[in-house]
Amino acid sequence: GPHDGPPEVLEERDLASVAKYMKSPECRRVFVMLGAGVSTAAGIPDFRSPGTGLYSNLQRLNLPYPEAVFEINYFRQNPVPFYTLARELYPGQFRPTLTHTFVKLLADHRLLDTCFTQNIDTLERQAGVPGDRIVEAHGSFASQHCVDCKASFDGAAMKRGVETGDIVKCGDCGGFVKPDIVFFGESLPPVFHQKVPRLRAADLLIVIGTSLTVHPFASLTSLVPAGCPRVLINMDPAGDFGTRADDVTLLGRCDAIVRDLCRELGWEAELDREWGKT
Ligand code: CNA
Repeated sequence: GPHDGPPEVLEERDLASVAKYMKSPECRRVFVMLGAGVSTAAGIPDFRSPGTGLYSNLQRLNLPYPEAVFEINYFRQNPVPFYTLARELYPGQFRPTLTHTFVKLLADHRLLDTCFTQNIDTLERQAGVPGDRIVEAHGSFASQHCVDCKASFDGAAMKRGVETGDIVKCGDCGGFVKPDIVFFGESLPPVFHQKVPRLRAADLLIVIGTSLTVHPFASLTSLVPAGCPRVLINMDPAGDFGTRADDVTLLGRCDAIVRDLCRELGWEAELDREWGKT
């Protein structure tokens, strides 16, 4: 249930106390978890926001149910809906948001241990977050394989296929080629499993723009130690935030909240300067 007692590590459960803690020597290893909500301001729809989310706009793809677009068995029968969606999400058409740039500032200030992201838009990289600090837990469009014989394919052919809607087929076995986006029922990439144990040494967890409904990703929030403050920045409440003494929930648009946080940290000018370079 909700935690009623006073915070134990933070002074208060508010933004100013989070900033003060971030400036203290106790806060050395910061972990970030991101979801589709950090990219909506870039013009990429999320899944579940009513009206604008991809799930409410998938009717035109004639799917039996929305999640089918990310199911490997459905893809084997009918890859067209996924290719249609991929065309809309394909990297290169979008600019990072202030929130992506905030993650870069965490790295610049040597606070960022790892940024776990569910997003497949690669905007973390585009914002300048170092590649070795990012875990793309649900894969990305950076590589692609045949779903049947697992042969690897050239990126240019994939890009052309997505752009034209011509489904790319494996020259060897005829199977459909799919970007290495993790579908429901597929395992997460090895780097995810390699980095997860690091959460046990977290000093701060910041979760931004996610409904925390997709597992195992969502369960990472429970792996940080009891004395690690957890901050949720989201339009809506999510997960079990509010059940620990040092949980802070900041509801609203993430770019606005991140700006307020950067102001408290003395990073606002840097935030605008770095974002201007993206
Ligand atoms: P989701 O379930 O759609 O949830 C998004 C959350 O973000 C919701 O709780 C919203 O209220 C919140 N939100 C939306 N806009 C903002 C905003 N401006 N500021 C703050 N909060 C906001 O998406 P999840 O990421 O939780 O679901 C996991 C899926 C979504 C992953 O497998 C992703 O691959 C997948 N996805 C990724 C992208 C992308 O790469 N940009 C786009 C759409 C879906």
